[in-house]
Amino acid sequence: MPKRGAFIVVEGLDRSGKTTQTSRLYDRLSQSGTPVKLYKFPDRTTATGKMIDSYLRSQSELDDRAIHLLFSANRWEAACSMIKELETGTTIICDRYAFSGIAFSAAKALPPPSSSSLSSPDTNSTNPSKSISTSTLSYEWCRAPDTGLPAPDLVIFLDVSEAVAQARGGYGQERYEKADMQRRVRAVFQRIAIEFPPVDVGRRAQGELEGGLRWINIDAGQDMDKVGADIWNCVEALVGGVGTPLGRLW
Ligand code: T5A
Ligand code: NA
Repeated sequence: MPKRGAFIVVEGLDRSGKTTQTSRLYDRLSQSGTPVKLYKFPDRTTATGKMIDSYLRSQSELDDRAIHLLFSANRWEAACSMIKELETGTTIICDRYAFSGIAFSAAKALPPPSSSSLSSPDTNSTNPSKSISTSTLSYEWCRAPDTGLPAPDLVIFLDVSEAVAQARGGYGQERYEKADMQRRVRAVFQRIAIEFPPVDVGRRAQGELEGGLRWINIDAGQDMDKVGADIWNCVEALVGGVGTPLGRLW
């Protein structure tokens, strides 16, 4: 049976270098002759993507649950093509995926991180319904809509400190690009990571990576080339394709 393409997701906090590294990885795989496609979520070009874009730029307000479901729908719109591409041998690299979906929505309902003197989650809200609506954004609720999406073989989490993100020009102007929100998001990503078996950067045997979703943290505070080398170290074993069937979340 011919091998299917590998499915590699790059996740991380804002300014961790996801877009930089996914495009470098795409170039490297293309140059090596691997059929490869790059996805980025949210895909702001589709109908759902336009609503998401408007929300992120604070040009519209939506209930927390409505925006959560739109982010998930934005992935479901692409799922059928992704599955076809993977099954016909194309490797997919994805800049954010369902893990961001959980992390950013569940973060809204978290209490303020104890290590700082942050304001309460609802203080800065411009959504009048938010103070009563966040209580249902549980981790489990946030996870549910993505159930059944194609599961990546590998999630590469680019880990970057607040100080490093700040040194990269700070967070931008979009809705979630604020230090207190980013701290909450980090906490949810840590919660997600413990669900999956970790991989050591140095362990590249293919059998090691096949047979279920693996999670790897990479120090994204290093220079771009070093981060790229660490990523390649993990991905290289998957370059020839994957022999096990494509999994589904979760
Ligand atoms: N979201 C997303 C949800 O709430 N739910 C969901 O389901 C999903 C999918 C938009 C928002 O949507 C939320 C999360 C987000 O808040 P986005 O469009 O992916 O998500 O956000 P972007 O603004 O495009 O991306 P980020 O701000 O997160 O940046 P990246 O892609 O992590 O970083 P990148 O590569 O653009 O680099 C940032 C800067 O740092 C430099 C780069 O040159 C650039 O200037 N840089 C480095 N500098 C030094 N050393 C390095 N190693 C560097 N790597 C990059
Ligand atoms: Na961003």
